[in-house]
Order: sequence, then C-alpha cells, then structure tokens
Amino acid sequence: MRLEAVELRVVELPLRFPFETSFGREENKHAVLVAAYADGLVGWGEAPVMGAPLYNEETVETAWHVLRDFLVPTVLGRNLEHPREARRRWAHIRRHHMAKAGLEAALWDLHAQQEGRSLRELVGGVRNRVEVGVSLGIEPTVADLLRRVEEFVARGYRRVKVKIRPGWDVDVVAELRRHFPQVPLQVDANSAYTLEDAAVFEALDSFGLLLVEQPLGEDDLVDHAKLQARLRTPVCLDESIVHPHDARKAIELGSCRVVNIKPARLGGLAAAVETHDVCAARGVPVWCGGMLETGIGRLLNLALASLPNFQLPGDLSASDRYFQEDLIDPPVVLQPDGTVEVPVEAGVAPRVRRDRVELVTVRRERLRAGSTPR
Ligand code: OSB
Ligand code: MG
Repeated sequence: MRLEAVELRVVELPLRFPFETSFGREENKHAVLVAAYADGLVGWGEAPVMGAPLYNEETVETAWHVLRDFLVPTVLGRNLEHPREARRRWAHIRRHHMAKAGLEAALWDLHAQQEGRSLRELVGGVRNRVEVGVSLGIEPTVADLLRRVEEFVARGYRRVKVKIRPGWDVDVVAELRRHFPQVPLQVDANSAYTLEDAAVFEALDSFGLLLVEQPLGEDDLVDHAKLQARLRTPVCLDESIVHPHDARKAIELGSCRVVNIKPARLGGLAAAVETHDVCAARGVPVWCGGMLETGIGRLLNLALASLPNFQLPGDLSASDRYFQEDLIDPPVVLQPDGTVEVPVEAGVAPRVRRDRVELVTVRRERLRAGSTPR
C-alpha cells in the first residue's frame, strides 16, 4: 500500500460515569484518532491517550506532536508491504507508544481491508468469542461501588476489577467479598504503593483475588519480585511492560505471574502479539487490558484477545459500559454468557460511524504525501 494522506483528529466524548483511579479522575474520554488513506481505502486507528501524563508519559498534545511531526512522515508517501514494517520505520523514535500504536492500527486496518481478512485472521487468533470483565473506578463511597458491582455482575460480566489506592484497599475488598463471595475479583493499584506497603498486599492475599495489578512503581521490577515472593496471589504487571523484552525480564526475575497486554502501551498490535508469544513460551498467562478505548481501538483489542494465551477475562467491556453512543456500529455488546464476539469484518472501517466521529472531533489536520512538515 502507498499511503497518500493521514488525517489526525482529537476526539473528546463523555464517559457514562466518571472513572477514578489512584492517579486521577476522568469524566471525558480523550483520544487521537488516525485515518490513513491508501488505494481508495481509509484505515482507522486510535491512540487512547489521556489529557494528562498520569498513566504513562503521553498526553493528547504529545501524541499529536509526535504523530504529526515524526511518525506520520516516516510512512507517508511510502510503500508498505505490511503493517509490521512500520515499527522498523520508526524504530529510531523513542517511546511514544500510544502514538505509534494509533498509526500502526490504521495501517493494520488498511491491510485487513486490502486482504479482505479480519484482524483476528491476520494475527492468527483462535477464538470467536472472548471472556470479558469490567474495570470499575474508585467511587465516593463503598456503597456506591457495591451498587456498580451489582449492576455489572447482573449484566453478566465474568469478573470484576476494582481500582485501589492507599486508604481505599483492604476494607473495600473485604466488603466486596462479603457481598459477592463467588465473583472472580481482581484489583489494580496503578503503581500507587511501594514495597513498604507489603502488608496491604499480604492482607489482600486472603481474599482469593485472581491477581493484583501493578501494585508498585513502573520501574520497580526488583521490588515486584520481592513482593510476589511474599504472596500467593499472582502479581500482574501493566505499566511496567512496555516492550516484549520487559515481559521476558519480569518473568525471569519473578516480578509477576501474569501479564496485562495493551497494544497502546506496547506501541502497537505487532508488539502486543510478540509479548503474547514471549509469555506463552514461558507458560505465563496473559489478558487484554484496556484504556477506555472507543470501539475503534476496542475492535483491534478484541482481535488480539482471540490469541490462545489470553487465558483470563479482558478489560474489554461492551460499548455501553463506557459511552452513550460508541463511534462504531454495531457497537460491542455483551453476550448472555459473559463474552464478546471477536469481529469478523475485514478491519475496523466497515463499522466506523463517521458522522459520530465528526460530532466528537475537536481538532483535525490532514497530512498529505509531498506536503509533509519536516
Ligand atoms: O490501568 O488498566 C488500567 C483505564 C485507563 C488507564 C489505565 C487503566 C484503565 C482501566 C480501564 O483499567 C480498562 C478498560 O478499558 O475498561
Ligand atoms: Mg492497569
């Protein structure tokens, strides 16, 4: 494919309810959407960046800058045989993984359309449906959280993940367990603790949690290994794993027994598949995380989650968990058995509702081959 133009957009759409984590509270979903034009087709991708650098170092502004001024020029006007080539083209550009993932996703979408094959087929996925869970934020009161959990368990979600932070942890999980003794439950600290807080995790160890996600700092592989050695509950790493080789190192060090895979955090679908393979080769189960993606990013995540080593339910909730109206049609829906269907269409574009994308666009710029800023 020869890339003729790339259109970047910042989109902003309201979440159905605010999402609060140890690092902050989001009322609106932000993203940079990438539309890549080639051979009469348009491919769509999402860089699910937030307004502020709280989860990782990226923001809407950094993704915009790096896409516009550095990443897009590495592929614009060039011939690409396969989306996997893109990663080599921008190998000299450090980090900015969400920006890279957004552009790479648009190329995967173009490729899927040209080949007439689904993203699942392109990555070698083996499932038609994937088990899904729901990720719930910190609520004003425990009673509010209990109501949320009740609602999503009733809808059929297979497991519940709740956010924790110092002061909102052991007592909250104890209450959840008292009300929902059977529900598969896990917690996510988003790096809010240090090894000095090990007692918190030793206390959580008695609640039969599926895993504890990213308890310590993103660069604390050694301390995560020390913590994991003290727990029966598997430690799962999210923020710490930004490259396939991070997964190898974390596994070798004993820093975790489970890995959360997000294409956006890893710099794209290709790196996500590679990380899956690294973990599979070492017998370490993975699951697909999320960044509150719109349907555009979510459909790609669903294709990824159809790979065989995705053994735990993903943060791949239905469109209506996040938005009044998603940017895709049909939306992602939860099946009665707590699964979501892996898309069978050739790529994401057939489901993109351009009219709705238009309505939520707050900034746009079209970059054309030959008129690329240097
Ligand atoms: O740590 O997994 C996380 C959302 C934004 C940033 C970080 C995280 C999350 C979630 C939401 O947990 C998962 C989802 O998309 O449903
Ligand atoms: Mg997480």
